[in-house]
Amino acid sequence: MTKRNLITGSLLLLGQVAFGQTNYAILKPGESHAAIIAKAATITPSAKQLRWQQLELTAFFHFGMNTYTHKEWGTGKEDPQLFNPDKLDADQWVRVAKESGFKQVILTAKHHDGFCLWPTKTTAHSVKSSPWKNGNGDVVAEVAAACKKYDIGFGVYLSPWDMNSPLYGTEAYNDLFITQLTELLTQYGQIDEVWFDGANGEGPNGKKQEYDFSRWYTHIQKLQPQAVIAVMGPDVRWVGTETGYGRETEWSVLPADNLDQGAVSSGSQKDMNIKPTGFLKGQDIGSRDKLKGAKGLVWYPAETDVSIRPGWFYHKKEDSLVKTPEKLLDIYYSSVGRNGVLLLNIPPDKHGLIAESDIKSLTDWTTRRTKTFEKNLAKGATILTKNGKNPKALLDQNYKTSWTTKEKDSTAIIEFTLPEAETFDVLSLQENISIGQRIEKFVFEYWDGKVWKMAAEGTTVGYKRLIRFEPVKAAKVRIRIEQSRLNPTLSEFGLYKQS
Ligand code: FUL
Repeated sequence: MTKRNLITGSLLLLGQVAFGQTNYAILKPGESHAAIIAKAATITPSAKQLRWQQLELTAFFHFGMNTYTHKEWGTGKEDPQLFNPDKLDADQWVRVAKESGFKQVILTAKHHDGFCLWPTKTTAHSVKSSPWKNGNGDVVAEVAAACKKYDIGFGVYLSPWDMNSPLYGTEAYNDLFITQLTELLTQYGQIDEVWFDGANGEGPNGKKQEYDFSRWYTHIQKLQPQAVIAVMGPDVRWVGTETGYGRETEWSVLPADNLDQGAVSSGSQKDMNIKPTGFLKGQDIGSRDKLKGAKGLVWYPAETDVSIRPGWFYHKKEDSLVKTPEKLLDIYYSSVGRNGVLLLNIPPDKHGLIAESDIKSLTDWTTRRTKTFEKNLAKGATILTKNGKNPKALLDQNYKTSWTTKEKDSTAIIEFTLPEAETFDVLSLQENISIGQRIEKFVFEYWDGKVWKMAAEGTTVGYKRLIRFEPVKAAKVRIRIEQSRLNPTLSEFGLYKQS
């Protein structure tokens, strides 16, 4: 081993995200397709992206003026007097989220209508002008305090589009936005996610705004360096639909043409601080084919946002249309189970409470999820691999340790002999993404006493892949990795029976 390799090697062993790794690569013109694929396999998430990915479940609270006007989008002309929750209990919101397994919540501090849920100095169009607590209330502060109490992450949604601000459409609006960010990022403790929406309509003077995103990113980076910036941001990508269903093939490393060394964050971790252009929609956004001729590569993982109700805001008439526990389970398998983070919206009602109908659905969903995943039926299995290193890691319930093959082996077979025959219908696989996302094709088979039979197959794994299939009873199973970018890794392997 050369000295340089030795240093890189030991740095890689240091922790989940090693110093020296970056979440992007700017490619030289003329790099071969094979070289690009190999590079893509070594791009890793930044520390904040890795933390975010491991949350798996995050919740949205859409609450504000629209809750009182029965609208999804306001106009900015609403009278602040309309905002008057009589039982607002942010503790209940966060408790419901925590009990349902969510690890972080995001509050709509300001939606497109411009009404601010905190007493901002930038406008009178806020809780300060409302009858709630005689104008002395602060919803952001109450949610932030509850998150602290329940020890879960806290994020803010701040709509760039503002239909109320008279400054909207002028350069001064970008300054006002900076002041709003400063208030939110300095008065409420740690902020873990800042969520910028893509909608950009007209303001009160009929003008559209040119958002100064790069200035906003730098500002956030300075005030809350651990916060991921989502959707219209550099760290987290919108999955491309609001249905709750991610892609079956979901790559976190994507091609990007606009990466810029000058936009790399200045902190100890060198992350790309620019929103990569392109992709979002379409079934294939990161395959070998899509990487052909790429100018850059970036770790840009998918967030799957969906509402528990038809709308993002609470409307009484939708009480009977709350998603059922079965639907939520399907969404869970299709978001968290497809290398994404689920961002489920649970909108508080006019009283300022999460409605009973929503709690009922969430509780049942949570009970079933928890029961299904409480016992890994592969536990205690003997593991056989010909070309693999550290197979024990697959069942040690420690995400940081992983199995891998020798550098040149991009295929592998891992065989598990369970202590006794078990019935299962869910496969769970996790790649060690702090080394990169690599697996491109895998098959899961069971031994029926005579031959190997296929129970499931898939393409990408990423941070987590869950696949459901008809129940199978077997004592011997195997994973065949048929294609991978460089040598594959797996952190965890699990078999479960749905309840
Ligand atoms: C959209 C917004 O226009 C919706 O109102 C909602 O906030 C959703 C999460 O993002 O683009």
